[in-house]
Amino acid sequence: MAQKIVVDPITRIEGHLRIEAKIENGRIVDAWSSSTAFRGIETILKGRDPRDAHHFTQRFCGVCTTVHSMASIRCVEDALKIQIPDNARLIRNLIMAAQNVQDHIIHFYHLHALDWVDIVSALEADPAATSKLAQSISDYPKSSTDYFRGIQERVKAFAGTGRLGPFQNAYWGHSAYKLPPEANLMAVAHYLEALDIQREIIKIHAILGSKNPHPQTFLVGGMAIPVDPDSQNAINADRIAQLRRLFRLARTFTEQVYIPDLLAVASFYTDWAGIGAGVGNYLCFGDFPLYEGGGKESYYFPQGIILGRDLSRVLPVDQQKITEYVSRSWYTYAGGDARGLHPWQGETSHRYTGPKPPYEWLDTDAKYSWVKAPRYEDQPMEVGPLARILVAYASGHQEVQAVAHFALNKLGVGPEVLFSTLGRTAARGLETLLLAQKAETWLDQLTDNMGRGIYEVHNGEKWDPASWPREAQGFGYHEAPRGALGHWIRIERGAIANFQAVVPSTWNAGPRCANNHRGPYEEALIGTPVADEKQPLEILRTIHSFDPCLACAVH
Ligand code: NFC
Repeated sequence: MAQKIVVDPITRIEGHLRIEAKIENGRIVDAWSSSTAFRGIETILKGRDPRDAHHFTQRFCGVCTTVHSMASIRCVEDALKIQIPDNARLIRNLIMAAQNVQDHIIHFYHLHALDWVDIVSALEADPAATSKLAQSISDYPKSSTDYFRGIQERVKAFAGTGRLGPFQNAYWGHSAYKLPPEANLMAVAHYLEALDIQREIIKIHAILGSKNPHPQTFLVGGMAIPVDPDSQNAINADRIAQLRRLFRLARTFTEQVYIPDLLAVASFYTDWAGIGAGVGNYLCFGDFPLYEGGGKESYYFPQGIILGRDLSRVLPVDQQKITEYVSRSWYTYAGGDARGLHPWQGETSHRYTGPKPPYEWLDTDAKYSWVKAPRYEDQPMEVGPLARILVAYASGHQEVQAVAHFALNKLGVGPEVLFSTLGRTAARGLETLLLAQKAETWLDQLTDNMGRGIYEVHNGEKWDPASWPREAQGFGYHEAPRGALGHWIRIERGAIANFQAVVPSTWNAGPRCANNHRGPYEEALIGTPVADEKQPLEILRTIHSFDPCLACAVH
């Protein structure tokens, strides 16, 4: 008999995500994804100076703040046809790489690991056997019996206080947890270690962006951070050495801890390579330009679309084909809800007067979310690390293919397993490795420019609004940690006439559209087994594999 269950809230970070699922014979047969908090930040951008847009859009989120600066600045630069200097390209790449690497480490250890790792079981582990296990998979120096015994004692003392904080109300002891106690203890140790490491890595933003969250050095036309040795607070040799140390730390941790842990944990959960496939369409705007003035052909992560899980074809992206539907979202378009709107014509309205929260159950036959439903040529698209790895892999990207083959060979599986919950989690780790390695080359290039006396960080040519056309529109992109991010601006007489964002978690968490196609979260849950409806751990696994951020999704 069919039964409906609800998981609310489901996120471990900000935003309000609610999942309702219909279960029949122990499997999910239908699902609905909803965000229950309105934001409306796009509406407060209207009438403002386009050069200020990024200060507001950063506040879409408290986690991926800087990514919205990037997309906002790029859409203004696109509208006004501004080229940025090479140093600005490199500093932006470095800031964005640090964001992705830190965010992914936090996701793996702090937002997702506990879906696979049973902390309670770690208390029973033998520290000596844990040490042996850790040394068999990595050269990471912190691996002695004493180290793991110390961690176990810390966790025992913490559990003894009875105040479990983030570990409260979890499904410890659930039959779907498969790791032996020693693997659980190793993962718990690295959970704690990663808390320190992520704090270190993000100091890169303090150096290049003045602060985090909400770095402050982005500027239309480049960056507001001097590299000229005559400037006060310039990036100098000391700062470069500090950046080098922090990027090296990120790389070492990823190579010696994150990737070995990912592969070790994945080897116990290969059944999850057959669960959570989702819509099977993947979209990437691409990012990280590798040379000055380069367009999409210069991106380290290439642009492209994969449809229907067909890795033999990578299709081009045309942002004009993107629309957002509100037929099942708590908004109403002036022209009616049957059509999706391209973001240049997009609306974030308060016109809808029908039922909204609070409710006992969502009205899933009507409108049921504050997230809009983005579509590409009317198709739902998954965005994120898996989309990036698949598009790059299918485009023949050699470094991506090398890391993907390394991981797949270790697990003894083929690339088809990537279309899954496990594939999503693995792809995130692989791109962390690639970015942590690549960032050092961008730092080398920046140092090289400085050594040759190239200090320009900002193109001031179009700074004066008097030099702007009367009307202009632009599109700004970025590959944020959770996927393809787009901002669209229309400028009229020097002010913002309309501003719309289609955010990674909007693509992934969105509800159905007018054509009744499910969104990616919803589709990924279909077929998922649920062993115990009162403890739906399996729903957490698939939804968390997307790394949801609903503050962003609604914005
Ligand atoms: Ni918030 Fe963001 C969401 C990211 O999807 N990455 O572009 C925004 O958040 O974490």
